[in-house]
Amino acid sequence: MREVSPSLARCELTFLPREALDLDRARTQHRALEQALEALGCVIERLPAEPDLPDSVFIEDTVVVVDEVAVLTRPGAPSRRAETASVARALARHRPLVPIEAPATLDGGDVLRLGPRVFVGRSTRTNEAGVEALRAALGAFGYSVTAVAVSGCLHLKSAVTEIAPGTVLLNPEWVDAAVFPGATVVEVDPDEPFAANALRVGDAVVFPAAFPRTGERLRSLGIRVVSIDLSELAKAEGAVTCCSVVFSTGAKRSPVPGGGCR
Ligand code: CIR
Repeated sequence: MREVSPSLARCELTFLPREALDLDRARTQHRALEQALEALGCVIERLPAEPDLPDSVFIEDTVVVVDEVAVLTRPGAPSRRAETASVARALARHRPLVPIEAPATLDGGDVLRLGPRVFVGRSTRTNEAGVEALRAALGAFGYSVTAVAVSGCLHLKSAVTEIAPGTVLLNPEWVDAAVFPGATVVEVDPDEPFAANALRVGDAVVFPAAFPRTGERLRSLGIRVVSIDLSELAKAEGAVTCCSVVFSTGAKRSPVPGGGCR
C-alpha cells in the first residue's frame, strides 16, 4: 500500500465531478483499510507518500502481480506514470519485474484475474498495445489474456471483481457478463452502480459501507463481508481494490487473484 498523497485533491477525475476532499478523513479511512487487511492476515508493506503524485495512493494501477512475475504498468494517465518507480523498487524484492513499454498503456485496475484467465478492460486508460504487452508478459506462464469492452466507468474492476472462486460481482450496465464464461455472476443492486468493486482476501470480501444493498446480497450468499468506509477516497474515483496490491510471498500459483492473501 502507499500512504495518501498530500496532493490528493489534484487527482485525475474521469466520470466524477470534482468535490471538496478532506485529506485527514481520507488518511483515516486509508488506515482503517490497512487495519482491515491486517486483521485478515495480510502483512502490510507501506510505501511513503508521494507529495507530487496526487493519485499514488491508488497503487493497484501501477503493477500486476502474479505468482511468477510482477508486470510494471505504464498508466494511461500521463500524470501517473512516475508512480511506478518506487513500486518497482519495492516489488523487486518479491518478483522478477517486467516493464510495459510505450506506446502501450495499462492500468492495473483494468486487470482481473480469474485463476489462469486474465481479463483486461479496454478503457480510456488501457490500449490495445497494453493488452498485447500483458499477453506477452503472462502468456509464457500459461495465463490466457482476453480484452474486454468496458463503458461508463473508469476501469474493468469498477465493473466486475471476483468475490469467491469462480464467482464475480458485476454491473451489467458497464460490462457484458457473457465475457466470463463459466463464472457465477452476482449483479450489483441497480441503485448502487459503483458497488461491483470488492476486495477479496481469502474467504472474506472487503466492501464499501456505501453499498448496503449489494453488501446484503453478498451476505445472503454466505460471503463474509468486512464493511469499510472509503467515501473520501471514492471522491477521487478510487475504489477498494485500488489501494493495495495483494500477493503471496510463499507458495506457487495460489487459487485466488493476485496471490495468497486474496
Ligand atoms: C485516477 O483517475 O487514476 C484516480 N483518480 C483513481 C484511480 C482508481 N484506481 C482504480 O480503480 N484501480
